[in-house]
Amino acid sequence: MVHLTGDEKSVVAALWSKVNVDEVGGEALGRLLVVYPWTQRFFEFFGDLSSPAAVMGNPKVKAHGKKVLGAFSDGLAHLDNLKGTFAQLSELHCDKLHVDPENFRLLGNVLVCVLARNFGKEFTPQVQAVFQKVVAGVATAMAHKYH
Ligand code: HNI
Repeated sequence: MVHLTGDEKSVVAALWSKVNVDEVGGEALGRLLVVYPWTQRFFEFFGDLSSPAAVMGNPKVKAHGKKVLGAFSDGLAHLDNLKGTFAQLSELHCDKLHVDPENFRLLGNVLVCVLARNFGKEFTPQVQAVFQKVVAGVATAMAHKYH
């Protein structure tokens, strides 16, 4: 559960309204696969992941990143109920996809890096602090149904 003050929620909403969810999703998933190459194991059917350039240019990575960040983005509208919002996806990743929940934390931190890169100075320590809480909350919610 993330506890954000009203001000913190405004910080999230203000930055997120400027995020290009489709592009940032592909960049975050691509970087996850490059930085933590063992995560490629889940995406072998995506085709060419043989180099950083191949990963970042892979249309399936982009499309899937867009899907993942779309779901993440929906979660931001329900910051007070992340566990409920991600319950089905948590079950899917546990029961069907067998994704180690540690990977949700890695993806969250990669997303923070991507935001920092895209927003530069605007991504102040205060903004980072709020986003670290959010990605931690989403990762916890995504891990919630694991058993
Ligand atoms: Ni994830 C499918 C959301 C993290 C591996 N994932 C999805 C789908 C959504 C989604 C939405 C599509 C579901 C459907 O088709 O019904 N994934 C999310 C979210 C996070 C996340 C919100 C974290 C915040 N997924 C991860 C991570 C991995 C991952 C970290 C692996 C490292 N996801 C998968 C795989 C699939 C998947 C694998 C199935 C892909 C496919 O096309 O079959």
